Amino acid sequence: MAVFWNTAGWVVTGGRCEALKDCMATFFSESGTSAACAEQESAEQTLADVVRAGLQLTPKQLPPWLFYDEAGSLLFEEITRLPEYYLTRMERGILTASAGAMIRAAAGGMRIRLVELGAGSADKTRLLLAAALAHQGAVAYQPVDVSETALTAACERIAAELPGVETEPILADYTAGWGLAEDLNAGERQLLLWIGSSVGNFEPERAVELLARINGTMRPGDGLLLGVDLAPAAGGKSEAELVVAYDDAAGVTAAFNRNVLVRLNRELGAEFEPEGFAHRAEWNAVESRMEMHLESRAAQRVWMDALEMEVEFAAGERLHTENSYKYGLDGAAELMARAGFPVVNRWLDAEGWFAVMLGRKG
Ligand code: AVI
Repeated sequence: MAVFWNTAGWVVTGGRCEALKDCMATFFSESGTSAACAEQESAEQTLADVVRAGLQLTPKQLPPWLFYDEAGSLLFEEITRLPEYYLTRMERGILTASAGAMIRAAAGGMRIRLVELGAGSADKTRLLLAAALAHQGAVAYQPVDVSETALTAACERIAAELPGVETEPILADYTAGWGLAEDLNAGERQLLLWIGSSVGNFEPERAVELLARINGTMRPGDGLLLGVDLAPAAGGKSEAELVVAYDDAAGVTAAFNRNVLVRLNRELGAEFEPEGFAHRAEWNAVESRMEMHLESRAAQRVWMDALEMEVEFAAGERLHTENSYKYGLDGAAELMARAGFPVVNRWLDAEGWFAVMLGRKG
């Protein structure tokens, strides 16, 4: 794994090719995974390779990380403020009520440092950082993210609002071989944060694999704090309440979904007409996941310049763009235990829609 310092002095880990391969494997179904990965054994992997592989699958699929260009990241921030998108609000409520208890439980009387996977704006994280400051006076925080813009904004805000936090941003793709630093002070525990229901965008087996790999770089007593969106079967929300969270009245999620086509137009010289595709958000009860698709409104052919390839869509044909798995409390605990973090505590909102779970490496 490449580890070096870039001009901003930040740690950069994980090669682009490795990252792309892992991201494809993250999303695609088993048959799709082998097809996609076989397709990607060559050293030179590019966005074009990922898109070409995905559009040749049946049904057509693209990995969800493609959503997050600059426009897509802004649209996602907008989604988190929508009345229908309860996830962010619920998790923030849980953290507001219980961040102190979470930090104390994770620290177990020792000092603690925080490492966050896919930190983004680190908005809700500030609640945990404030609790850590109250617990021990000063705290080290490593946000890990692929977006330099997001890391810069998060670090500036934390520096202004929580001066006792020592921030060490890590510009890396945590799905691509990244692990925790080993130069820890004795008497200090690490708490790995994976909040925001990000685990839901990974195939369950892949989530276990990823967490187990990071677990291997941690020490006994270190913890994982996982934000989990609970499945309707867990008793809180109805399926209808879940579906509108991914198909809001203002159409922001639809724009977020279509933005992937806008991105392919810009970066690969594709000629998609985004409005020629309907946004579809559906609950798949068998797989316990929300799915997002783009459904072609008519038979159409789309030229992609960088791929020198024409893609054909039948009327009503779908392009699968995202899975968002929802777990029961037992299912989430099982996932964490399999990754080496048996659950020691959990916090839920009053209605049982969302859970924040603490696991500890034994
Ligand atoms: C980032 N991730 C947890 C979001 C989710 O709910 O799966 C992405 C998202 N997709 C549609 N709306 C939000």
